Amino acid sequence: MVVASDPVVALEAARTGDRTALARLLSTIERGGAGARSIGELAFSRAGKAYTVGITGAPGAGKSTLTSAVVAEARSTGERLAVLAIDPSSPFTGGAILGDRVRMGEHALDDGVFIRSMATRGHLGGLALATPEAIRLLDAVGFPWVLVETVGVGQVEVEVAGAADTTVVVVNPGWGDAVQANKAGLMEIADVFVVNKADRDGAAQTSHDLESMLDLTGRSGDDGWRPPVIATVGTTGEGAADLWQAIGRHRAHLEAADQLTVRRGTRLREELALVVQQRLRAKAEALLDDAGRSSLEAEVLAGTLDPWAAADRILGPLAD
Ligand SMILES: Nc1nc2c(ncn2[C@@H]2O[C@H](COP(=O)(O)OP(=O)(O)O)[C@@H](O)[C@H]2O)c(=O)[nH]1
Ligand SMILES: [Mg+2]
Repeated sequence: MVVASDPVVALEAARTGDRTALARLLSTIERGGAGARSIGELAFSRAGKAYTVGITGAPGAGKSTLTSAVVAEARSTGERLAVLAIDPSSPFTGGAILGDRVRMGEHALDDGVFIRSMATRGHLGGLALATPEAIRLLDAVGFPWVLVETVGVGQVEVEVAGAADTTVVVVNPGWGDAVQANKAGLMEIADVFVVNKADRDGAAQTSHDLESMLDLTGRSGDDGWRPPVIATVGTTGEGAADLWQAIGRHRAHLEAADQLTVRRGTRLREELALVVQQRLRAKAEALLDDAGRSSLEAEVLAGTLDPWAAADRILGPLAD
């Protein structure tokens, strides 16, 4: 084990299999700030080979259980994978982290699998910016597959889930679930649908509902890809092989149609825009703090300066 604060040394250690070094690097990315920056820069220059799979859906849909089953399936064909479980819950409770550790525990001793829960404490831009950086790190240290589990509720989470090469949307039997998924915007981002908990009543009906919704929502396959609907039982691993194959088919489709490069380009453009927006927002907050101290704010409150004129003075050269 290498104890190194030098990111180059730590990255090299992680690349040669030092898991403690990798875990530390991820923690630094999670915290954000200058430490995250230097790792992010290094990782960016070394990344670009990994294929990313997003697995999303409502809490309790069985994402972690299913991810574990998919990992087992992929391992049986010799693939090496990293799993990033994004934890939107409070960074202080760690409840979801424990849950995922328990569910993915069967892979704990497997050198070909690295599993990590990630909260996004202090990182500027939170989840949306910390996740691609963490993915690039796992890519840079040599994992050819990165699976990302996210909760598919809330706009940011759905965006993060959709920022994968292949996005798998997990629902459960019951009409409500398919409708919920549609409302949450998951219909548009799904490349593969999974009806997990297919051991329960109504799985066939839910698959049928999803197919009907695909017919109605412009995802009917005109672009050469119609999201398949796959039934799984996460707890037994039933259907996990089908799912892994569907992911492979989608990958082959993207690569054959040269859409993978396009997709990744779109994602990088979005990330760049978000970084600029987040940094401007942080800058704006700092300027507003200064304005408060410099009594510009007080002038507005006293009615002697209108908000737009005050904003001009606060923004200075940024105002134009
Ligand atoms: N009956 C049944 N239960 C499942 C299945 N998959 C997962 N579960 C259970 O559903 C619960 C939530 O699973 P989990 O993987 O933590 O869901 P997540 O929040 O989406 O990650 C757990 O108690 C699992 O054992 C399944 O296919 N059938
Ligand atoms: Mg989970």
